[in-house]
Amino acid sequence: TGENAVETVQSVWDAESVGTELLACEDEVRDRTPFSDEWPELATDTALAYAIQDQNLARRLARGETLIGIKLGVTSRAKQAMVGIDSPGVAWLTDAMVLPAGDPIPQDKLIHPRVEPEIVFVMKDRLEGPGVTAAQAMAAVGSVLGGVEIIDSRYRDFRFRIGDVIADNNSSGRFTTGPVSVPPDRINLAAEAVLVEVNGEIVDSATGAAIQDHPGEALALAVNVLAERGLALEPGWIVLTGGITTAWFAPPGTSVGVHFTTLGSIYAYSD
Ligand code: 0L1
Ligand code: MG
Repeated sequence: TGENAVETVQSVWDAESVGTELLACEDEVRDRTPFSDEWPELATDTALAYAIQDQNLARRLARGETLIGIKLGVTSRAKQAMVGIDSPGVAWLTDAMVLPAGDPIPQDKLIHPRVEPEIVFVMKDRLEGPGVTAAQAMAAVGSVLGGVEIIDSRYRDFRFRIGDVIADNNSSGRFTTGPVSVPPDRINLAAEAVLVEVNGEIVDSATGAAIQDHPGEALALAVNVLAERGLALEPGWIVLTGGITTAWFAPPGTSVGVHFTTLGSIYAYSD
């Protein structure tokens, strides 16, 4: 009947098929339009989006990847303005996302990589929400490093709504951590400054205060969001606290330097 025909059109996508398509886009290095164009429910239903993200984590683990931490997304105003979304989210990091320092950005495996500076935590203790404060969160951190995240959206032109991007593991691609590791009580993270250099030109700068006034606030936010799904941060896990500045395109031939005042310099480049 006509009614059934409408029903068929509306149910083209479900959590399972969206997850499958996102991993296929990643593996085949191709982009697509956001699912929320065809499945409006996904635009704002973050519980549904996290279910898709978790299902794809299970698929990554089943194919041999190891869970090594989490990343926050959209924690700075610069990133919020870039993507038109104002609530931060969390996503998973696996060992397959590590780009060893000095290795080139793997352009053949990424769709349209962009780079952004990050403040990175390595957890010392297990940390579980809800109700965790920034001070409690920082007490569970073992060390702080600088980092560069190479994000890559599976959505054409990085156009997505909040549910699309959470389902897509918050545009995860690769990340590199820096050469300096300091205990959290030996660094003023709100004042820690970073310069972003693209092809020899300084294009951006910010301080750690751009991350929710202090990256510890972002860490607290992450564990409190994870607690809604009964999840916690484990000792040894890495936490990327979110792009401090906007993300800069890094097509073939780009050299990027991210220079922190205390946490050292990190380079990302490709031929
Ligand atoms: O594509 C994006 O920019 C969304 C992920 C945000 C990552 C971040 O803010 O660190
Ligand atoms: Mg990031």
